[in-house]
Amino acid sequence: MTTKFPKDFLWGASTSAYQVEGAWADDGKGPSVQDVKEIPAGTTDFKVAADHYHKYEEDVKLFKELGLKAYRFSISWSRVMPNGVVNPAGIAFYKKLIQLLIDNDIQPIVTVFHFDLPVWIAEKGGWENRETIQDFADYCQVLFNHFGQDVPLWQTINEQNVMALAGSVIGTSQKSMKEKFQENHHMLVAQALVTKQFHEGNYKGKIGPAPNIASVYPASDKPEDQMAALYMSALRNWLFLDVAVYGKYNHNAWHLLEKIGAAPEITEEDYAILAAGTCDYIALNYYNTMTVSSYYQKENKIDQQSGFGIPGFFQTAENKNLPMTEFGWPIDPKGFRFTLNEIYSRYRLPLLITENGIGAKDVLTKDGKVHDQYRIDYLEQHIAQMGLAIEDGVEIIGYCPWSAIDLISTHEGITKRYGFIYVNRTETDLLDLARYKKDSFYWYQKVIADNGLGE
Ligand code: BGP
Repeated sequence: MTTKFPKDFLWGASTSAYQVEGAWADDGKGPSVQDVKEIPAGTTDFKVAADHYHKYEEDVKLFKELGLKAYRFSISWSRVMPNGVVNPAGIAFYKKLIQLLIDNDIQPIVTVFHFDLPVWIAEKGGWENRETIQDFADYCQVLFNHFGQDVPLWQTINEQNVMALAGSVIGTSQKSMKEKFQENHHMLVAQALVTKQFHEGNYKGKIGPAPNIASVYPASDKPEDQMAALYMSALRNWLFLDVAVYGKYNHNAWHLLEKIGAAPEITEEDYAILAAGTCDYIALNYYNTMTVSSYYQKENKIDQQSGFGIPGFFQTAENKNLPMTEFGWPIDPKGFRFTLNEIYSRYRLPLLITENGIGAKDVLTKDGKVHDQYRIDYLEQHIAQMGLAIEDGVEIIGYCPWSAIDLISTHEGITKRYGFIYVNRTETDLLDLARYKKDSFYWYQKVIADNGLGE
């Protein structure tokens, strides 16, 4: 156990707009791709979610009681700009939320785009259309104008690598690799453009990307498996961070994209924007590591955590050393320390963990309790390993587990819960949407008060 956390460490928690807010068409909000996507059978849509839009005052009160020093949430593009024009009611909602957080000494940490592309943008081609770069820059400028002085930490795009590599799972894209990596390139340019805009505006805060980063283990000590791991990591991790930090594509990732015919078209102006808009820090989401072998043909399951294979380069392998969550995701706290070290030794920038957590089928008891010891165990092990990474010398500024409060999973409904606070609803019945503090709530409250797990 360790208490090596700096005095001002940001113990936080995380959500995203479409998964928590609900009010999907209230006060002028337009639809996002998440509102119109096909919902897997037996799971809820995102129309009401946790109804945070109407209950944010009650929720922030609970966050305060939990002791949060920071709250990481996303702003809904289609609430702020439902049709390319600013919606004053959308701005007003986030103004109230941000002010309330500040009044409660909770630092707002804002992600500007978390999987919820407005439908009006998707209809004109989405990220495949170069115009979206400027649309995104205009939207971000509106946010910087309104909130630039109040928000100390911004993230541009949540899990851009997951959108590029598993967009069909989370409902953001159904395209070919060539099309996806052209979209991805436009997102990288858009990210650099708004990073540049943010720096030129001299706002007080810092801005960075928020990919899902997972170290990749070779399945064996065979040299070809080492090379497979190198290539998987280049495509899954370093492509995104090399551009964000150095303004340049990773050489291995570029080689792989060329080999599979998915290298994007890049203009001279793009190169200049990428070089001019590099980030101040790295936010990252961590759920588990990945393991790959060299490519041999086999059926590959696609999931945002497990990945897939690329002929000639790598394919996902099972890691028998790791236990699984009840939703089939590996649990690897030591891999968290490894991943943090790997990122820091490559980039030497401060790290902020914006997601980490366990999805589970929590049960509300008759007396209003949720005994989620498995969540406490999961988080405790990850926090202990994060403490060891700090001892290793990695600069970490905060930890925001997923999620502050129960919300709707990307594709597995409300049955897959992550929060410290239980929201009383099911897939099919909204019940009373009442909030209940889980056992993990009281446990995390103490971690925050002790600034760590105690010696
Ligand atoms: C990340 C996303 C989140 C979130 C989380 C858990 O990929 O950034 O939006 O939902 O993973 O995933 P899921 O909801 O699929 O269990």
